[in-house]
Amino acid sequence: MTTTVSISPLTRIEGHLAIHTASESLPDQKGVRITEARCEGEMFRGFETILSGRDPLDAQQITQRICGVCPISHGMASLTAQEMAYGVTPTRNGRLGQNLVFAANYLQSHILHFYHLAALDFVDITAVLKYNGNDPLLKSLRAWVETAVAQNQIFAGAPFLPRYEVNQYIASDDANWQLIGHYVEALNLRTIAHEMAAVFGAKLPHSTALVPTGITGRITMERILAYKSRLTKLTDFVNNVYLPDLLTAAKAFPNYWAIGVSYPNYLSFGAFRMEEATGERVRTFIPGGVVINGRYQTLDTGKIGEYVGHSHYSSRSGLHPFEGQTTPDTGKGYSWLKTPRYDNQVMEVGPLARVMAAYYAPGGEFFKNEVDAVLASVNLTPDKLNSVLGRHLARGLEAKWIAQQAGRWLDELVPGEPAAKKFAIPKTGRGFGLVEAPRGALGHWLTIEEHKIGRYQCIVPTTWNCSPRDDAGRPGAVEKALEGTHIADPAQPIEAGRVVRSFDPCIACAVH
Ligand code: NFE
Repeated sequence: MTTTVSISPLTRIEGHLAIHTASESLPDQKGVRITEARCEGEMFRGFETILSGRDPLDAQQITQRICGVCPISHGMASLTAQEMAYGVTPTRNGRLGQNLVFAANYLQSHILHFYHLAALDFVDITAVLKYNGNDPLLKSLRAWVETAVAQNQIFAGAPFLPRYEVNQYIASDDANWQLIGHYVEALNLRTIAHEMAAVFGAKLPHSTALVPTGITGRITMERILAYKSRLTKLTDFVNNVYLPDLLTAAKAFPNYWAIGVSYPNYLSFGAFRMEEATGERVRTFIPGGVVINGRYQTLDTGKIGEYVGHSHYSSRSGLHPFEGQTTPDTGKGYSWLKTPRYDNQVMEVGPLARVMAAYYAPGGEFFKNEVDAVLASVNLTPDKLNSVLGRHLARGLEAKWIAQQAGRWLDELVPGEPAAKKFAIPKTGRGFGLVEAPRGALGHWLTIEEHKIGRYQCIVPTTWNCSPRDDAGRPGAVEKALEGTHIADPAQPIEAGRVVRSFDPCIACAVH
């Protein structure tokens, strides 16, 4: 028998996503198994349309408003597209300053995802009601939940309750208390990450300091030290709290190394510029590339196309982003996301894709050694990273690498040297900016006509991952990862939530 299991809306992600599945019943009332899944992005925004006809310099400000979680990624994609269109490159201080703002936003986003979005799929938050120790944070949290529940408020205990009441959370009170304490501590660490980004980015979430060729403001020793003191706290948290907590969750749910398996296809544009240049061949700290079935290829952006066969758009299907169109049409499709494909293949993007590309890339030995070491500690081979736990582990590992590298970029800054250059907006031009946002490969493509923006197209990480079916009927990466998932209780499909959240979707970005 076929059952429909739906999660609508799927909470603890960014934006509005509905998951609808067809599932087959399993014998002996052992629940259901998902046979087919649909990701539905439920809103239209229209940033690409808004940008047409505006001053190109507005783009890195306007596109940052696509999202409050990853604004720096959009600012960086926009300003690097402009650098290409204007024929300019950053100063050394400018590139380093941009990397430092971006690194801080990455750390904020990864800590947010693990503790505040995904962890409550694994941690028993109600264990706080049994807390009998002396930690002031946990005591005050217990008092707060108790009061809310006693007063029988609507949504008592929100944002923690209601939740799926299943017998599938971490059993140990001590482990739950520790993770709940870190949940609260992580809120402070995110504040520190935002302060750190604001040191060179002027403000967060939407930085006013990002410009083509660098950042506004001076590089001073005072700023370097202000960033460094905060980075020390974040590095300590990532290495001594976040990564050990990830492994605690992984040990408690070992079956999630085999759940949430998607296509073995990964795309990464490469993260953080290591030279003063733009384009698809720029050397990056985390090397990019394409991995299909374990085989590495260099990136060719000419192979990217956006399809709309199952999307609410009547634009032409399969267009390269330089030719892209955004023509809404509610009469067709099942999602407001378009369907990006690389060489007509479905690709996963994000931390796992970055780790896989770096693992197989020429020059990626540091990353390969790091990944092999952690996999050896849990007795697994790299193919097991294509899973719920693999995506979480990849995110944690790169948080460690980025925190470490940010310290080196700080040391390379030269106080007093320029952090940006003069440039002029040409009458006509075109350019694209490729970055790795925390959630994956992000590209902005723009043309300039009469000194104004002609076309503007964004292809965004979650658009790759949560895309609907393509014109050939192949499910998107998240849709594929859901297939085969066993749901013990169709009324409380926590297992499907864990699969989708491992991708850290942001539908606000995806529909832009
Ligand atoms: Ni709105 Fe974003 C990131 C981008 S995801 S969070 O990371 O770009 O699609």
